[in-house]
Amino acid sequence: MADSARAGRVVAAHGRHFLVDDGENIVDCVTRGRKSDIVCGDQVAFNLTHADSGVIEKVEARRNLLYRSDEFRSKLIAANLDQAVVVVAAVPYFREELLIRCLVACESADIPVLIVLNKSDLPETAALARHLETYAQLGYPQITVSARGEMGQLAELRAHLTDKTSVLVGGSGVGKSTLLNKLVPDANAATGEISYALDAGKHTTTNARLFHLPGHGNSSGDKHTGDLIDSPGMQEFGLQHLSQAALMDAFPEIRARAGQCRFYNCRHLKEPGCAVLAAAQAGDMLPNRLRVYQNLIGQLSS
Ligand SMILES: Nc1nc2c(ncn2[C@@H]2O[C@H](COP(=O)(O)OP(=O)(O)OP(=O)(O)O)[C@@H](O)[C@H]2O)c(=O)[nH]1
Ligand SMILES: [Mg+2]
Ligand SMILES: [Zn+2]
Repeated sequence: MADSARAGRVVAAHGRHFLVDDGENIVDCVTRGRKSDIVCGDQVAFNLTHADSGVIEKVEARRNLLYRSDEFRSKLIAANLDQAVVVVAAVPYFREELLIRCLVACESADIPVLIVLNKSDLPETAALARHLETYAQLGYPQITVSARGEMGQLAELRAHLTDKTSVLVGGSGVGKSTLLNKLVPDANAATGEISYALDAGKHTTTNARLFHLPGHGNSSGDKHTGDLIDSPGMQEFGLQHLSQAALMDAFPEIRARAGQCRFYNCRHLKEPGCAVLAAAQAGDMLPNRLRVYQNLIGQLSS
C-alpha cells in the first residue's frame, strides 16, 4: 500500500463499487481483484486514482458485523455498529419470526438493540404495542413512533441515535426509509407504497446506505452527531451461521436458565425436567419465541 493511502468509511456498496467518505469527499472506489465482501460501515484505506475515484487497498478489522446467511452464502448488512434499530409495524403486517431472528443475530454479534414500533398513527398499532411489552421485559429498549408525525415526536428516537452508528433493519414496508428521511431531511431516500402492496418480493430500498445525522441546531454548527444506515427490508433472516451454543445464548429467557435443566446438555426440545419448557408452560416465555428457537436448533441437526 502506498504511503499516501487515505482513511475513509464505506457509506454505500453497489456490486463492485463502494462510496467511501473520507470526512471531506465521497470517493467512488473499486477493489483490487474480485474481492467484494466489503459492507456499509467498513473502515477502509484507499488510494485516489482520480479526483473523485479510488481503489480500496485494505479493510480495517471490524468491531462487529451484522449479517444473515443461508446454506449457500452470507449476506452482509452493515459493520462497526453501536446499535441496531429493529423497526416493526402492524401494517402491512407484523412478522414476529423476523423480529426474533433479527434480535438473535444482533445478540450473537454483540450489537445492542433498540426496537422501534412505527406507524403509531394507525389504529392497528395499539394491540402490537401491548404484545411487544414482553420484549421490553426481556431487556430490549423500545419506543413507539410515527414517521408521519411531527419531527418533535421523534425526539426520543433522535436521542437514542446521538453519537452512535445505528442501522435500521426490519421487514419491507415498515417505514425505515420514511424514518430516515425525517431524521436526515436531505437524504431523499425512496419510500414506497407499492413495494409491499403489489409484490412481496420487491423492496423500495435496494442497497444499504449510511447517512450523517444533522446536529440539533446546537453551537457545534453543522458537525454531525451520529450516523444512520438505511437497509433494504428483508423477507427472511437466515441464521445458518449460528452454532447451538450461540443460539442458546442469544435468547435472554433461555440464557437466564442455563444450568437449570435436569440434563446438563439439554437442548430444550422435549427433555424431561427442562427449565425452559417449564418456563414456557408457565407463560414466562412467548410460545412464538420457543417455536423459533426450536426450529433453529432443529435445522442444525438436519
Ligand atoms: N401511516 C403511516 N405510514 C407510514 C409510516 N411510516 C411509513 N409509512 C408508509 O409505509 C410505506 C413504506 O415505507 P418505507 O419507508 O418505504 O418502508 P421501508 O421499511 O423503507 O421499506 P423497504 O425499503 O422496502 O424495506 C410508505 O407508504 C410510507 O409512507 C407511519 O408512521 N405511519
Ligand atoms: Mg426503505
Ligand atoms: Zn432444557
